[in-house]
Amino acid sequence: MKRLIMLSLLLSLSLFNIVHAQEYSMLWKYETGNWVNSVAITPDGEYIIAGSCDDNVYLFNKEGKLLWKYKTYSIVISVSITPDGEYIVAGSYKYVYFFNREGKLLWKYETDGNILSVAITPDGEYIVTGSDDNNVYFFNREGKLLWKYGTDGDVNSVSITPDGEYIVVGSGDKNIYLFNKEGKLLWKYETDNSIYPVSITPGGEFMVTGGANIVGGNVYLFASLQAISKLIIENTKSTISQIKSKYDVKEAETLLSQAEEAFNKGDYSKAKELALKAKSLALDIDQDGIPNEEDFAPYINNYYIYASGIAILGILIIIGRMYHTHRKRKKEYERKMKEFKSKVEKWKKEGYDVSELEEMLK
Ligand SMILES: [Ca+2]
Ligand SMILES: [Ca+2]
Repeated sequence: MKRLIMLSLLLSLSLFNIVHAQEYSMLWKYETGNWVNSVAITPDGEYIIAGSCDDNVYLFNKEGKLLWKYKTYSIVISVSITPDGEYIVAGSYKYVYFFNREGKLLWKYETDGNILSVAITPDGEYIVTGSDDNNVYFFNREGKLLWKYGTDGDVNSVSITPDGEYIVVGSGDKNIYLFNKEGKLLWKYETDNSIYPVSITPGGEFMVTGGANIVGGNVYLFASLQAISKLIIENTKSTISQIKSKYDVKEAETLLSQAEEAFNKGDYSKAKELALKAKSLALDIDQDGIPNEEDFAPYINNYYIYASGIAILGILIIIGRMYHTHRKRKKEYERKMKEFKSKVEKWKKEGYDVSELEEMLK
């Protein structure tokens, strides 16, 4: 038993070590003639690209062998490589350079400023670059400029989805821009920061950007309507499954499946609206504004209960009044009868014949 405890203790300790001792060893380093501004690596680690202020673009393999270097017009600010290492894009002063893996310059493009940021789709089909001449440039693999867009500040960074469908751009004019590959401006958002880094998730669901101002900076996260409606649908689904055993949520479930249908058809705004309705309906089945948990009648709108309560009260008041009037009248009648009876008595005493009246009063 003791040994077993010892063993499990050792085991947990070694697991602890595995989790926390992630160590790296430097395989190699390479000295360039100046600052290295930008590096990128293929997912398999096979190719490493570097851009340096010594004006060179470098391609290494993972063993540290310099496969080639290329002297550009000026300092190299940004580099990017396709996952297979087949294409390399580099941004320098004035020029965008496009190489193949062998280091052959396939094309270059002249702009009016420093190329601050470059990005390429994994298939090498599209290349987007941002320049401090305030423009975004979008090229195809053959180096044809498909479109460009002028912002009011340095284009500090660009990011593109793998399918090339979405391009996000951060500008010194404090705006974040989203384009499709045809160059149509899909969305623009003004911040109170100059926008520096931008990044977009592969499906274009989320975008993260960073900004800087005089006193500090901000991180901004944006989600597409598609992503938001998906989140709301998931959230509604879990809400419904949590309360399903306690309350009858059939109507909410119907709405939720309609929301999912709309989502699958691509109508995200309808999907969002329906999912929100479904959630609200699940949490407050009779929609009287009082959550099920706090509602003494979760299936009956409390408004109706209050309304019928008021109606009943009204009827009671009327009945009360009628009763009161009736009693008043009865008393009056009794008083009058008493008065009359005493008058008859008086007349009798005075010697009148009141036998007929007495008969009536009986
Ligand atoms: Ca309720
Ligand atoms: Ca209720």
